[in-house]
Amino acid sequence: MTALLQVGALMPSLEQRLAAQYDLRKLSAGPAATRLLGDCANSIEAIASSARAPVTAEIMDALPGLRIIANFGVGYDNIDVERARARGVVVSNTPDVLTECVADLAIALMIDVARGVSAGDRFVRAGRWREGPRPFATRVAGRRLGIVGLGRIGQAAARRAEAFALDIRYTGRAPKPGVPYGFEADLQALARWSDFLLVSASGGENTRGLISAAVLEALGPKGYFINVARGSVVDEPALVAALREGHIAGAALDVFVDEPRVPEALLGLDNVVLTPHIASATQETREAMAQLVLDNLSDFFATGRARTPV
Ligand code: 8YV
Repeated sequence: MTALLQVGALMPSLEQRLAAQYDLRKLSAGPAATRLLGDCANSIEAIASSARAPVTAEIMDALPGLRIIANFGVGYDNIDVERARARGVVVSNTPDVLTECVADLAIALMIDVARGVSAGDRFVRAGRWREGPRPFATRVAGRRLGIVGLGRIGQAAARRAEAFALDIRYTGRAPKPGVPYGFEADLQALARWSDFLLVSASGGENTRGLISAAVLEALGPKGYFINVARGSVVDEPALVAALREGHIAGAALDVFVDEPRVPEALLGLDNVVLTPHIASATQETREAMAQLVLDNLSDFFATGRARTPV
């Protein structure tokens, strides 16, 4: 049986299926735990990981026989991919199967923060409706949506936004051939143009702090910020300050820098929608992601090629 190391928590049904097919070992207490693996470290050929658990160079280097890292998630900023490449270790992720669900949540968050769905729910539950109506919200239909990172998820969000007659522009490393939306090379210019600025770019060093104080300033006091990517893409203290000081109108956030910790200052703000990193968390999508992790591993061990390598 091939030895596989699980790094961090995985959904229980995936863990069970991995345990049935592999000699499953677990590493749940950080890199120092690799030492506890002792002799069995030499036999491990695969890692299964998820966005929540770092797969560092230190972990990889403790596993001389490592051949593949199968990540549960489309994002793989938790993995030191450069080190994996240098070692000849294949890395796979779970693209496509989660695209539609993540895009659904992006649109849900945009409408929620603009129309005050969650805030209205709090208002009703608190018995405040009897004291009078809530202030008017902000119209969504026909407004301007700027998308930062028009990959699969960004494009799926854009397709949905077209149904709301939103005017769509985007930024990224380069214009995408064949898409019907305008490209704006300059992020600040895109933010200035946008009523809603949605981030669907990958995490990692290339995008760290991309949404800076200056970008939020450009989005302006009538602009809303939506993030379904990674907390690291935004300068979080700058975002908190922009919200507190009214430099932007509101934010809807599914991701944070230090999950599951959310900046205390956000909890009391009524113009902020907060969800616990649930964009891909539907039964259907999580099962499809788990299956793709298993398929990547079995394809790799049968043919030498993962199904969806990064
Ligand atoms: C996580 C995600 O993988 O796919 C991604 O990149 O962020 C999510 O789907 C999921 O929360 C597991 O940690």
